[in-house]
Amino acid sequence: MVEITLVHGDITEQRVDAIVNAANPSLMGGGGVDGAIHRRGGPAILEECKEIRRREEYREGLPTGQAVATTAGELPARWVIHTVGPVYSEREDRSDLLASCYREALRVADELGARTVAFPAISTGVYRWPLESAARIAIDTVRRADTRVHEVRFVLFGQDAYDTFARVLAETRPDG
Ligand code: AR6
Repeated sequence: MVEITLVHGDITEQRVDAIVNAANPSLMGGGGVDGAIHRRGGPAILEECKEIRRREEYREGLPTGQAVATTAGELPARWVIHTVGPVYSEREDRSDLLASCYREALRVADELGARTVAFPAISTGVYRWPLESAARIAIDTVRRADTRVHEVRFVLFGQDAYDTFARVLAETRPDG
């Protein structure tokens, strides 16, 4: 079973095999955690993203819910796994797409042989997903994942995000 840990901090500082980026379909960078990863990781990450975009299947961009890996450049991690979360919608339930981000990122981690993986709270910033719902989907999906990853570390940037993940984790622990 995957061990789930929580950290209050910056994902770019994590010494893990892979960190996950909450990217957008262009893979060309952006704000939030995406901006921080490209800034701190240096240009090698963007170069590999451009190569990925040249592949036929990603000509139109990385579809929401899917994941791809690049080098982590100058970051302490070995790889960055880029995934695209759904933009939150009140009219449409996009939970399956958010769950897919976690599942697909772990599938790519298994392909790489990564054993420790750090995730941000995907979609909870620019994409406006409510924290509590995002935490439930993230934790539930990781718990159910069939993966060889040993540790999934959620790296929460704000106090609010950390407190919410901690509460949901405690409430939903399988052993009570
Ligand atoms: N480490 C960990 N978490 C962080 C960091 C960091 N350094 N910086 C921000 N967060 P967001 P999204 C948190 O907006 O909602 C980008 O422009 C942040 O507080 O980064 O999936 C992309 O290019 C929030 O809780 O990602 C896309 O266009 C969480 O990370 C779009 O934003 C996710 O916030 C994706 O939006």
